[in-house]
Amino acid sequence: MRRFLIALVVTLLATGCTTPPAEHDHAMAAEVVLEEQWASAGDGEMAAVFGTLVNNGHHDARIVSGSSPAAGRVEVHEVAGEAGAKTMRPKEGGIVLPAGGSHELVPGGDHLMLMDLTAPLPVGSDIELTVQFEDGSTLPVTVQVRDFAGANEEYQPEHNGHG
Ligand SMILES: [Cu+2]
Repeated sequence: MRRFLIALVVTLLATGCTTPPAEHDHAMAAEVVLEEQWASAGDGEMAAVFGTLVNNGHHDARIVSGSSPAAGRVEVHEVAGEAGAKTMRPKEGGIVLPAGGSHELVPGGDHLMLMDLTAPLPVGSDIELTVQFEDGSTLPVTVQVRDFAGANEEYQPEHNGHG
């Protein structure tokens, strides 16, 4: 009888251990989703990625970079300047998603930029994008390319004040 009880307890413990301790997973990417994402068809050299970033976690998350087989590199961009003379440039410090908050990636605002496209992006095609967080964790997303004329911001690679 005692041997049976021990076996039963061991079985219950083993079953209980199959539930992962979610509260111990603090990887930034694990708590963030990109919703309604899409990419501009662009001019064949660059394409912007838009959507809504949602942080469902209890910690701030910071997006610092990204990568994609469709691009030579991926940058986090912001748009600055007056209407008619807008400039997009790398966003210093990346994008911070407050705990429980969200951040819109929109034309004329923050976005992820696919740089040095390996090939033109046909409208309707899907591209794979990996979003890179400050802690090294990554969020893979699939982004559909849509026809979009663009806000025509000039690209300013460096922070050299306001031109
Ligand atoms: Cu850009």
